[in-house]
Amino acid sequence: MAGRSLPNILVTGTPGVGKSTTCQQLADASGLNWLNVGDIAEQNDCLDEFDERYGCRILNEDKVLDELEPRVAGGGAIVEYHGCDFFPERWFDIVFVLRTDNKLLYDRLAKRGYSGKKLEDNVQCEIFQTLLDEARDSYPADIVHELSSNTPDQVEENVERICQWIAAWKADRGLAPAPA
Ligand code: DAT
Repeated sequence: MAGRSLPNILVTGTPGVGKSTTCQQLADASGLNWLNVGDIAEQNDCLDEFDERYGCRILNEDKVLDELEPRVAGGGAIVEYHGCDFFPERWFDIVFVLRTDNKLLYDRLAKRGYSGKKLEDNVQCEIFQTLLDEARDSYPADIVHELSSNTPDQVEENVERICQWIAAWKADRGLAPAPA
């Protein structure tokens, strides 16, 4: 996807680490278009049968990729999902993996109503840095960045940092003056 005038950004991480919170603020601050893949899948019939083990319907990856492709083609998309290995590598200019301390994540997910195996599986997913490894296995090392998301201040700092990166990305391509 050469020739984009705005970058595409992937925000991933375990459920509860703050992807939606961060993407909402990032979309407001940057004007980029936030694509919540879970919501898009649900709204566009991209879910298959219910999985008893995980307590949710299985994502039909092919269908959701078809749905997303035209929305990322022109650049300027912030794609949010708790998985990342099935997106084409060429879609993204940068990948952020949000991370949260286990105890904080446990409390957030319990508050969300998760319990039992679902709660434990998600906290383990964070302990084993499953999403960070998935991102590192799926994208070039130099575009994958880990960001701490333990406090509201860190959400603000992360959004600011990503906005600075967007400004630098545009300046590098002569699309905007270099940031001060
Ligand atoms: P995700 O989209 O990764 O599932 P979320 O944005 O819905 O996560 O956040 C889950 C809950 O945690 C929600 O109540 C907001 C809160 N939260 C998110 N990021 C946070 C942070 N950095 N500090 C404190 N609370 C946070």
